Amino acid sequence: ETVLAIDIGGTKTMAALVKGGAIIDEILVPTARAAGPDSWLAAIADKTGHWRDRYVRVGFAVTGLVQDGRWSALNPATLGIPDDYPLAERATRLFGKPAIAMNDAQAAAWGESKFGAGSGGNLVFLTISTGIGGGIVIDGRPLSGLAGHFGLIRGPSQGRSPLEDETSGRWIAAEALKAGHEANAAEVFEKARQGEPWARAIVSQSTLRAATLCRDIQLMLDPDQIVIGGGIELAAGYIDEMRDHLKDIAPRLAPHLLAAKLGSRAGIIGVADLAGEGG
Ligand code: BMX
Repeated sequence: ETVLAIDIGGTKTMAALVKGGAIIDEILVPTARAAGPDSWLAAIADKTGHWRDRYVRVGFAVTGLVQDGRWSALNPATLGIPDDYPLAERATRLFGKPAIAMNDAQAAAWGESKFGAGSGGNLVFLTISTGIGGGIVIDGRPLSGLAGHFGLIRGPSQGRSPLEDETSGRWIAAEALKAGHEANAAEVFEKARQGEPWARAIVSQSTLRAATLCRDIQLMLDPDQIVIGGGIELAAGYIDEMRDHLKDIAPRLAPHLLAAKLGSRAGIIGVADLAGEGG
């Protein structure tokens, strides 16, 4: 059955019609960050109005914490969501079809595990985007709640700021600005590829922190694979650079890093599959 799947991220919102793990139709709009959830939902309902007769269920994959269909920000710098917003309930009413909601990276972990880079076994998914999201699939089941919120981890030396505030796409753009360059994360990657020293330094810090995170994840969960994705179009070379930072680790401790196969659509495809099962 066809599902309307919606991914609300800190920067972009994607809506798609999905059937059997394949995208039939899709639209992409910027997330109006300051507008708030009522208007995000209204905008999506408006933009997808012409699809109304084509789907039977709705699935949301969103940045932030989702518990029992209620939505909150963990890091309001990634996206400011009011506490305990009743997302599943409002969406069910607005779209007139049964709706489920889950975290974006947890949905993406499921998508990659079933339709993407996964090859059976336990999998961790990591997205380096506006923030840093994560999802865990253990014994063929995606974990929910706080599980996998790796971007919120704080190392003892890190003081008050979460890891994503010193690693993610948002951090990369802010560092570029500090260095006197107005550029988004994708542009910083492009400059790094062209060999600009300031851009290479920023990317290298980001990849070192992401690589260290993967090393820690391996010790915590010992997954068979860690799949890396993210809205910054996973800049060619990002994973290679992570691997480079990990090259001195003893092989038995080394995480097995793989590039995501579904790109920025992993969350959409994952949540559509789970919504299609009836939630
Ligand atoms: C943050 C957190 C996670 C999310 C991750 C990636 C908020 C609002 N979000 O760690 O729930 O999975 O960012 O989100 O607290 P994205 O917007 O970068 O895709």
